Amino acid sequence: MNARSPFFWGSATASYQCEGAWNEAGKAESLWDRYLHEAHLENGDVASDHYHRYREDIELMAKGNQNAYRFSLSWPRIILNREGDVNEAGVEFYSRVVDACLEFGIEPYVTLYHWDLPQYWQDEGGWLNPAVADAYVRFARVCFDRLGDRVRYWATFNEPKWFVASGYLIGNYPPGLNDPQLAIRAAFNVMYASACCVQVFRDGRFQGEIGIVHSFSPVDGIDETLETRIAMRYADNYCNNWIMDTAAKGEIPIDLLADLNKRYDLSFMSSRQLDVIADNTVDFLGLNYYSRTLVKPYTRGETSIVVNNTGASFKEKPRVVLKDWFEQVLDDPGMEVTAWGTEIYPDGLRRGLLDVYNRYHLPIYVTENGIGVVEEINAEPIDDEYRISFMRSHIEAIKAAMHEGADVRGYFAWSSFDLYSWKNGCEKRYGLIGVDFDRDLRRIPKKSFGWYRDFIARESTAE
Ligand code: BGP
Repeated sequence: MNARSPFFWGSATASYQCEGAWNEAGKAESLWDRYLHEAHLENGDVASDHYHRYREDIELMAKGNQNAYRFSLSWPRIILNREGDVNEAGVEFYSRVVDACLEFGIEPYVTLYHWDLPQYWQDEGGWLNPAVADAYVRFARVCFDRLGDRVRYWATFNEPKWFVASGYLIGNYPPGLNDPQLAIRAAFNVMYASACCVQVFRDGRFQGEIGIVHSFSPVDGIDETLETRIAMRYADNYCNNWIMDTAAKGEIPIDLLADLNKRYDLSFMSSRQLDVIADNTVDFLGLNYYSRTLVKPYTRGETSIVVNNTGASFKEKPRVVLKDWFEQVLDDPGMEVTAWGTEIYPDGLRRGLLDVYNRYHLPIYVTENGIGVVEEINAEPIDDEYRISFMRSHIEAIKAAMHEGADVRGYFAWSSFDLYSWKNGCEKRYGLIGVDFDRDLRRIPKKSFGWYRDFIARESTAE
């Protein structure tokens, strides 16, 4: 067992969103490379150029008193083809990143999959194909073998809910499908792959802990009626429980299975796979928190999910309707929202952390939390008081939850520095450090970076 680590005060990124170098040093194409190139949309070809500037970036984190860095590994940078040949240059890159973290006193906190599936596996059906789950596990094994002597925290997947719903149900992310039957199949293959990955980690007796990162959105109802409570349960199953129950308890919620079984074919789930899921639960839960989900009972209409990908210029009215299940309330008059319509609601994090802890009794890390804003990169430091206020209120919510008994062990601001935001491009900035995308990719600290640095220093002396 590891000695208990200190509380992690860190920040997070993801490979596709920050590395750039999309075709350098043997890296294979990812499905995001293909999708954004074909659609002629802004892409992550260069992004923040972290591939070449990782050392400067990690040094800045250390200067900011951060003691952990959450980043992901690009599968197509590490594995060249369907045969599983390893790209040594890719492994060496991540090995250097891990070494730089350790040199600067930063715990590497590694996500194995943050959405950049190799295109050569998308060509074979992506997450609809069970062979992709097997290939993912072989990729994970390479990562454990090559980096496991120095990495102690692993997450199997980043946000299965988000990438499966977006890619297979809503269709606004690659592979651009909107078919509930296919979404269920992809969801199951991902959760099965996650359990297999945990099994390989345990069988290999690798050091450290393995968890999963979930896009956590605690569910509230507009009132206390029975109808609303039923809608809340549907929404909780849709938003949260199929990931957290499955990963942490080894059980897909039985009422969800019963509901789905009425309309869809679930015969592809084998009892052998369900046993693997039951036997290989995670050590911790990583929760990415941006907002809650406020719901009311379903009234009418087909399943329809329209989300804002362009900020203030978004013309369509966002809506989330899951036929027969629930409707999401996105425009309650009391809501304080960002330009992308995301509600700012720190108390959801306090209550949500307590609820998750009481349900699963596992350690929790807040693996992402932040606010996306259009910002001018014109002064040093960049004035982002709203980000300070956002972080302060959410950290207070975490502390309140811990005070009330939740076992929270870390906080990672999203994001370490400005990077590419899926479909929104680089205009939607989340970073503690600004990146001058229009000129030389220079790093320019924001006020929030200094605030976080001083906050961490005060916390460390208080410990
Ligand atoms: C999470 C993802 C991150 C990040 C963040 C902000 O769902 O894990 O990768 O992008 O959301 O989302 P967006 O960039 O779409 O605003």
